Amino acid sequence: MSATPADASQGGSIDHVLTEDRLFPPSAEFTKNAVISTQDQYEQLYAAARDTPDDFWRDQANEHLHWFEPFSEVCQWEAPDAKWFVGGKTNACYNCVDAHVEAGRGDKTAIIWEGEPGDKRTLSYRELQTEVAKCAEAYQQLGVGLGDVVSIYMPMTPELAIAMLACARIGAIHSVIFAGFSAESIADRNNDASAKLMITSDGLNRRGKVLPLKQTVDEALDKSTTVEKCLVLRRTGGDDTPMTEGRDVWWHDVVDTQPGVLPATPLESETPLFILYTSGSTGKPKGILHTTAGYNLWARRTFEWVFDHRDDDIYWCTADCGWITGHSYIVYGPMTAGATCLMYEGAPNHPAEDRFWDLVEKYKVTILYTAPTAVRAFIKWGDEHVDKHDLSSLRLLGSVGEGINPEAWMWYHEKIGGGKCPIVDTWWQTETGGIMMSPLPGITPTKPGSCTKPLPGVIPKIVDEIGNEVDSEHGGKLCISQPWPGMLRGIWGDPKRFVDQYFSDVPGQYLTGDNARRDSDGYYWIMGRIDDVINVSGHRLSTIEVESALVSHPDVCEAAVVGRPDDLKGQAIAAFVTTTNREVNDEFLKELKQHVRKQIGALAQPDDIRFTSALPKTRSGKIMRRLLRDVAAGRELAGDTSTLEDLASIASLQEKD
Ligand code: 6R9
Repeated sequence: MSATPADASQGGSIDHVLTEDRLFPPSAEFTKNAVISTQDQYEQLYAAARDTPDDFWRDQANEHLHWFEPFSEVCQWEAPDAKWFVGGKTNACYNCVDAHVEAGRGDKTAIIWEGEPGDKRTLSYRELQTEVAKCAEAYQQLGVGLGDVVSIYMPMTPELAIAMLACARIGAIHSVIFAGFSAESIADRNNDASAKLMITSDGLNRRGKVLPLKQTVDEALDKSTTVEKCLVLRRTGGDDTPMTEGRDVWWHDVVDTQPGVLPATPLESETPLFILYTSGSTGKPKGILHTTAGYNLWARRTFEWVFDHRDDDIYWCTADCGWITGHSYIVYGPMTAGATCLMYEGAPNHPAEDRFWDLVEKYKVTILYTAPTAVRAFIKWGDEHVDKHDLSSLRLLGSVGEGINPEAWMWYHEKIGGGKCPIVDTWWQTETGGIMMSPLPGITPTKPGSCTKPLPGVIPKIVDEIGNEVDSEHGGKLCISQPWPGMLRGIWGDPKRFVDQYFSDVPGQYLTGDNARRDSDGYYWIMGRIDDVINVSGHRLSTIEVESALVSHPDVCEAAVVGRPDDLKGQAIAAFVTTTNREVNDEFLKELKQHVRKQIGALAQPDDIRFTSALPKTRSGKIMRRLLRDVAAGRELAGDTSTLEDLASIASLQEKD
C-alpha cells in the first residue's frame, strides 16, 4: 500500500509502535493523605460529572466559588456555544484574593517572588488585595472599565499577576503577551483585540542582561491604533526610559498612590475574563477567549485534584504568565485555592545551571510543575547541578506542554523526585482552560509518557477521519464530547474560524487537533498534533513515539522527527537530533538508526538523521515540527514564525542542505 504525503494529515487510525510497560503506583504514604485517595472516589466523581453534569457542576460551583448572586441555570449548550452558570454573578479576583481575606486567611503568603538578580519579595493575601485594588483604581483613573482590553507585556514580577487580577476585579479583559515577542507581534495583538491600555516595564532581566521592554512597546504603539495609555513599571532602573507625554505614566505615580480600597465588581458569569493569543499552525495567531465563572471553577478544581493541594504546600509552576499555564496554574487555579506560590523572574541557567534547584532548596518547594523542554535541558546540563542541592522537600512533580519522552520522565522521577514523587503528566490546551487528562497523584499508577485518564467532566473520544470511534489499539483524532466549564468561548472577533477549527469535523464535539490512543487499561497516550503524523508506506506513525525511541539512546538529548516526501514510500522519516557530548560521525549515525529499529521496528527507522546544536522551538518551548518539515523537504519556510524562539537554529539547519 502506498500513500501520498497529503494523506498524512487527513486523520484515520494511527499505528502504535512504542511499548511502555513500566508502572509506578503512588506510595501508600502519599495515598493516605491525598485529596482523592481511592479509585472509588474518582470513579464516583467521574460518573457524576458524565451522567448528571448539571447536578455535579451546580454543587461544585456553589461550593468552590463565591456568588454575589446565585445562578439560575448550570449550562446552556448549543454547539459550539456554551454558557455556564447563567444568571449568576461572581468575580474571579474576589475568588482569588478577597475570599481568603474574608475567611480570615489574609495573613497567608500568596506569592513568594524572587527576581533574577536575587531580589526577593513576599505578599500575603491581604497585601495582594490592597495592591490589586490600587491597580484597579489606577485603571479606572486611566479610563479603563468593564469590557475594555488591557494588553500586558511584562516580566515575571508580582505586578504581572497584580495587573491581571486588577482587570478581573473591574471586568476589564486582559491580554497577556509574552515579554519576548517582537514589536510587530505586540501591535498585531493590540489591534486585533482593540486594546485600550498597555502595561509594560522599563526593562526585563534575562541572563544577567537588561532587555529594554519599553523601547519595544514604543515601536509597537506606533502601529497600535486603539491604545490610549501606557502604564510603565520601573523594574530594571536607569534614566533612559523613553516616556511619551500624555500617553505614558509610571506605575509608582499612578498605582502606588491609590487608596487600595476598591471592591471587586459583581460580574455576570459569562463576562470575558481574558484573551490569550496562541499561534495557529498557519495564519495569524488566534485570540482564545475565556470567561469568568466556568474558567475560574475549572482552574481551581483541576488545580486541587491534580496537584493534591494542601494548605502548607509551597507550589512552584515555572511557566511564564504569558502562557495559559501561567494563567491557570500560577494565578487563577492556585490563588482561588488559596495556595502559596513561588514566582521566579528569570532564566533557569542564571547565574548557573542549578538556579531551579537552588530555589527549590531555599524555599522548600513541595510541588514543582515544569515542561519537558526544561527537563531535557537539565539532563543535558548534567546531574552535578542537581546533586548540589537538597530537594527532599518535593512531594509531587508535574509536566506540561509536550509529551514527555519516557526516558526524560525516568530522569525527572529519579533525579528530581528521588524516586518517591508521583509525576502528573498533564495534557491540556490554551483552549481547554485547564488540565483535561492527568494522573491523580494519590491513586493513579503512572506509566512514563502517558497522561493517563480524563478528569471528571472530560469525556474524550478517539475518532477516525469520518468521526467514527476507532478501536482502542489504534490512535486517532482526539475529541471531547461534552462541554466542560473551562472550555474556550470563542476566537476573539472570528466566530467562523472558531467553528471551522474546533467544531466542524465531528458535529457537536470539540476537536483538539491532537491524536491519541487509549490502551487496554484505559490510559491515554497523546501522539502529537494531527498535522504532524508521518505516513510511511500507508502506516501512520506518531512523531512522539519515534522521538522517544531516539531519546532513549544515552547520547541523545532531544529529537524531532518529521515526514518528508518520498516517491516510493509516500513519506520518509527525517530526524533532527541534539546529542549530549558525543562526537558526530557515521558510526553514531548507524548506531542510532539501529537503535530505533531495535526499539520500535524497521518501519520507524529514520531515513535521514541530522545532528544539530538546537531544535527550533516556540517561545513556550514546544518543538516546531512544521518548520522542520519544510527544512527536511528543502522548501522555503512558510506560515507564521512569530512564536519561534530560535530562528538561528533553523538557519543553521538550512545551511547544511
Ligand atoms: C497547556 C499547553 C497545547 C498543545 C496540545 C498538545 C501539547 C500539552 C501535553 C501535550 C502531550 C502533554 N501538549 N501538554 N502533549 N502531553 N502533557 O501546553 O497549552 O500551549 O495551547 O498547547 O500542547 O499538542 O494540543 P498550549
